Amino acid sequence: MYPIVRTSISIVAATGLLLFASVGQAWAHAQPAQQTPAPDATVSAPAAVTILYTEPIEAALSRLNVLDAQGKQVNTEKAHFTDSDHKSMQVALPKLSPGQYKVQWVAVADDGHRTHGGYTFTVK
Ligand SMILES: [Cu+2]
Repeated sequence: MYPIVRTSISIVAATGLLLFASVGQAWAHAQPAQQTPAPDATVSAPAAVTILYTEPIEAALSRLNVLDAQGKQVNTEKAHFTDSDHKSMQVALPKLSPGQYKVQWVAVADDGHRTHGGYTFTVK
């Protein structure tokens, strides 16, 4: 009787640890820590958009694009990393005319988890 009870307790404890580990991983997804230009900012035409993520991200699977008000992509170059630990992604921009622009990003963290989002800024 006792060995069975002890086994059950071990299984419950192990399951609890696994759940805890999963929650810990969920928090490790890459999220923007700093976005330049900032969301909803009105700025002079920026030379680039830069996003600093909370986690290193995978170059091949991650994206950073800028669209104009008509939804047309304005960056002609692909985004690249500005740091060796692959947390800061930047995309160069041509000279932007005044108007509203949308930043769209996809970030795949080293653990394979994908996050995505977007925001707008205005060029004065
Ligand atoms: Cu993750």
